[in-house]
Amino acid sequence: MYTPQPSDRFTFGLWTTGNRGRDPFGSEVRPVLSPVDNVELLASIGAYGVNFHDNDLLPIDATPAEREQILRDFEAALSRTGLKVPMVTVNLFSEPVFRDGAFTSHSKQVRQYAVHKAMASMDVGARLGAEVFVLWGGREGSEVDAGKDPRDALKWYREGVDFLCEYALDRGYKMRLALEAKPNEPRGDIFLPTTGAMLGFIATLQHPEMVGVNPEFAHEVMAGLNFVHQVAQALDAGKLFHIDLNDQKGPRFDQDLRFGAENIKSAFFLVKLLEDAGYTGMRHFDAHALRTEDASGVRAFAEGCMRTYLILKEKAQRFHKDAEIAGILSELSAMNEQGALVYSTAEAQRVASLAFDRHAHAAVGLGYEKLDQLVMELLLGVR
Ligand code: GCO
Ligand code: MN
Ligand code: MN
Repeated sequence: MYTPQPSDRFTFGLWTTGNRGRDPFGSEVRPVLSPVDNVELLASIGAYGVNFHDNDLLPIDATPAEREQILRDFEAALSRTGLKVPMVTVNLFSEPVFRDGAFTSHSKQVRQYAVHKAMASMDVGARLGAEVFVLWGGREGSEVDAGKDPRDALKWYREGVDFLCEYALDRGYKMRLALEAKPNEPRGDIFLPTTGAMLGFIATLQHPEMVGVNPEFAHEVMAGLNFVHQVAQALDAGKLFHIDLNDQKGPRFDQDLRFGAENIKSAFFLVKLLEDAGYTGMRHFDAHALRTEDASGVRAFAEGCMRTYLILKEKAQRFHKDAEIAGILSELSAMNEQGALVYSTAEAQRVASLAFDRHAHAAVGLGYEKLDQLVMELLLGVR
């Protein structure tokens, strides 16, 4: 029942199961996992697809002939296993040339190179059937506000994204862009630090209809926000094109923990939200095994992400079937019996002359303590 199937739409990045455990204080602890072996691993545990940054697959200095060979080997592994490539992304953060940003660099030449690199990555994605292109602006930020007017940064950022939308249209790619927010790390402050900020920015683009968001659990927790609410806003705006699932202990460095490892209740309400909303996109895990782990720990990590999602999905079904929970929820929805507030002059006159007993209405409790305890007991397995 908790065994993942391709129809569950679980995906991983090459950089997630291929993560070698390097951190700012220590070197790699696990051997290289080749893209082809990574594909075999993901297929063997029931994933639907694999995503990658351009340079996770194609080394930056590969010759055209080498690129072609790597791509053919990768395509062969995909057709052998049936794994899909639903999303590709681009690394605009590792190379020293991007040390003060890619799309937001002062230098037009650097900005152009960033666009060039993204276009090449979109070409690869289109060849492999990817329908989403994620942009995470890891270096698009600052430590020193004297160095750059943030309005210039936003203007350049917009130019880059607009350029890529036009490119996709020009080439006839069926590809939508998904912008990923993060508040900090590796920069002191990253521009457009939250999903809400990204949604505001998207409205200023030339092709807002082609651009959505890729919210990440850990990133919003780092910003001290409620991830479920951020995702709900993205869904409400019709902009949830992709999602990065993982976990995080509070507002610290990005920990990329196994999905559900830390904040079970938020993970539950997130899964419930996605399932209730009928979200049809990928359930992508942007996380990695702890540095303590070897290859079997990597497998346990990846299986754990999917298994926890499926367990929480089943808990969400139980939530809907639970008579006591339903009783409290129906009392809450009864409060909404008069329906939507819709303006008309007559309605405004009626509202203006309302006689409302605010004390009587304020005296009634909501029952949230009981409701929350029932959810807790459901999650703890005693209901
Ligand atoms: C991070 C980010 C990245 C992006 C990835 C996709 O904190 O490093 O989450 O993992 O998701 O670069 O573009
Ligand atoms: Mn992250
Ligand atoms: Mn991410």
